[in-house]
Amino acid sequence: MTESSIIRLDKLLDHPAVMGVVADVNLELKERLAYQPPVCEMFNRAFTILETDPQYQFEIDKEARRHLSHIIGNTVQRVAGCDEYDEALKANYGKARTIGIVFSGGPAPGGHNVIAGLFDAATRVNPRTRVFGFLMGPDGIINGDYVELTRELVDRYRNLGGFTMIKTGRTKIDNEKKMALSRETCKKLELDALVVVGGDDSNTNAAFLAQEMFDDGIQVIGVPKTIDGDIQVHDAYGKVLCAMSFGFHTAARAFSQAIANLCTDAGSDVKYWHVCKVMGRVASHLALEVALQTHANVTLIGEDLADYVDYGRLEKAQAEGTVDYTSYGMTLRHLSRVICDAIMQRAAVGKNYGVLVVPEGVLEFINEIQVFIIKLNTIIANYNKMHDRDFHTAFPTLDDKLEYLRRLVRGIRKDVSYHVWNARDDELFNDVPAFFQEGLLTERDSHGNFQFSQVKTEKVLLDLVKDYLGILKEKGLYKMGIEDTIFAKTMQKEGLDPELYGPILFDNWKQARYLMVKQTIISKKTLKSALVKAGFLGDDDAIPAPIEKIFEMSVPKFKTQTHFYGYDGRGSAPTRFDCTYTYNLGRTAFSLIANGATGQMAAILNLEQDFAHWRPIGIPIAPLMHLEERKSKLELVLEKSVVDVHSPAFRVVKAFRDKWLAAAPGDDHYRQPGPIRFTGNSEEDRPITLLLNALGNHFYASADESAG
Ligand code: FBP
Repeated sequence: MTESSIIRLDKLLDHPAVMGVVADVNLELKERLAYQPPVCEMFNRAFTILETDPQYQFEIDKEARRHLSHIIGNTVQRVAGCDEYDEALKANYGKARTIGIVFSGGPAPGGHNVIAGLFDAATRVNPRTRVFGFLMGPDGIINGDYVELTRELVDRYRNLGGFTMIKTGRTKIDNEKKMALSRETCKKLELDALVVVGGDDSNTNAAFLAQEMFDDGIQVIGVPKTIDGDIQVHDAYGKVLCAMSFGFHTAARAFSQAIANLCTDAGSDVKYWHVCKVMGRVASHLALEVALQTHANVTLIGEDLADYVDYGRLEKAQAEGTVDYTSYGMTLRHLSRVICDAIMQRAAVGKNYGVLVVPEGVLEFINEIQVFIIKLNTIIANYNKMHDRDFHTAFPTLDDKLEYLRRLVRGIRKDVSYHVWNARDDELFNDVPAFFQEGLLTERDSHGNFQFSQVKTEKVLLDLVKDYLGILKEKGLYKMGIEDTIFAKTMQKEGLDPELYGPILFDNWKQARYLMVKQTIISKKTLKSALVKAGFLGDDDAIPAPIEKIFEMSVPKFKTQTHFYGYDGRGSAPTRFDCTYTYNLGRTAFSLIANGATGQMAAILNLEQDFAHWRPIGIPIAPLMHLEERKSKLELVLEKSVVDVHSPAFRVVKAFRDKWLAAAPGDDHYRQPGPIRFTGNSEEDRPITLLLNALGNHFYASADESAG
């Protein structure tokens, strides 16, 4: 290209094609911003009212009764529509309000639509109502940092992912000072109501704020969010109140699309095992949904592993008249064996590739790791309580931390009792690889939670898997199966008779399509001695080339690629399901506020059904709270909901495990859920786990009905 033929930069930048691609706005964005999610029928009426639904019962913790006296008597409330309201109520319902909203915890797709739903409902009822967004999560309430949400601002974020409009943070309002500062901010702003959009810990915060500000007349409403899907609320009899938190569907769909693409890649170049860690701090709901969406070859479910019983070990101990308690629950070593077994089974049918899905929180369900986490949590929390500097500032490097632990054992430091960290713990901990020791000692988040996303779970498992596969290889058990036709062709090409050599080389000659080289043949040396012993080769003869080739084909090369799916899916643009769900949650939050509720969580019943059947409700938060150990003291919190191994969704995945492992000749059974599509038809319109678990509800319901 000559200099004179190069287009001038100013002309290039002015070209419509260039201007189109460098603009921050594209068609997808325009469509998203313009989309108006449908609203539940009652939100189109002139007013909404709340009707108590007496069918839901709770077992109330006595500590919750003591600490949350103003809101403990709350009940489940259904939002209904009405066109006539008496004058006094009408005036109250329609008054100009000041409402604050805050995001708390990790982002979840759909959060902006909670704001949009709240804003639209509030300003529809009274255009003079003002909505303020607290910045950077609960810190914004504590420090009085907020921004007024105008229509122009809200419109810029409709149907978009993330929490970018007002950001988020993980600070917990967990002491008197923070509580007093928060209350001061709300009073100064003359808030009528505060909406807290967050997970289990944040809704716990919402309940305490509701209690604290009850006498100030400031209502507090929670909105359950988390991609982890671990806020699933039931009453004491198992009746579903909140089947799924928002953001779960989008994150699961984003992870599934990427993982399904890896399945396609794995099945194409047939040389890698893709190890995919997927988010979910503790519960494996996301991994379960990914399994259903993609049919990846192996998906670990933490809750299932915790349920594991080693019956062989148990029986052996019983025969010796003892009980082996280590038979209950999965150990790290055993888990690596389970993974190796799957890899070996696929290798035996010539598949030296696959996709393994590992939930981020899987280690939480492994006995020995759980013990380390609990012990180290206690040590760190104790240290922080007793000293001015926190544990991580006092001991910045891994060596410093290990030295501190050693000093505890030697009794030089007496910050915790010998029972918490003794010589045996120290010895076992020293066997853990350094990077994992570091992971286990990472800083806890502000709620005292162990930060699994900071730990290279997949590396811990893969190191063990690689070690064990090496042992299995040496024992002659881990081999690639050779298809009989390939064996025959390779031999015949060089004029060798496969029928003659087959019985010498393979353990399962004529018994299966995929032939397994004899267990005793683990090297060229052992291969040669087998041929010499059979009289096909003299001591000084070389191994015939085709036989050497077959042997080489039988030696597996375990190559892996690791991936982490978390922050990417969490920042994804919401699915239509999450857009509609969250917009209606925002509308629900406003109905709760306008009808005077406080200490309630906005939710929607029948999410698994057609939109026409969705029913907005308010769930009382206080009756759901129970005592749990946090930062080594008992605290009232909302319970996290982990995968129920008796749920239909889990049982379906379990029933299809062998099929999706596809350790048989023939194709894999991968499923392509496709990308998140905002326009056009998409069958992937709601979480599969939601649909399957609802089948269980219907069965229970019909069983109840027939019993009744
Ligand atoms: P929330 O429970 O606050 O919604 O956050 C969930 C989550 O995305 C987990 O899946 C993950 O373990 C964690 O947040 C990561 O936290 P961080 O954003 O602080 O790294």
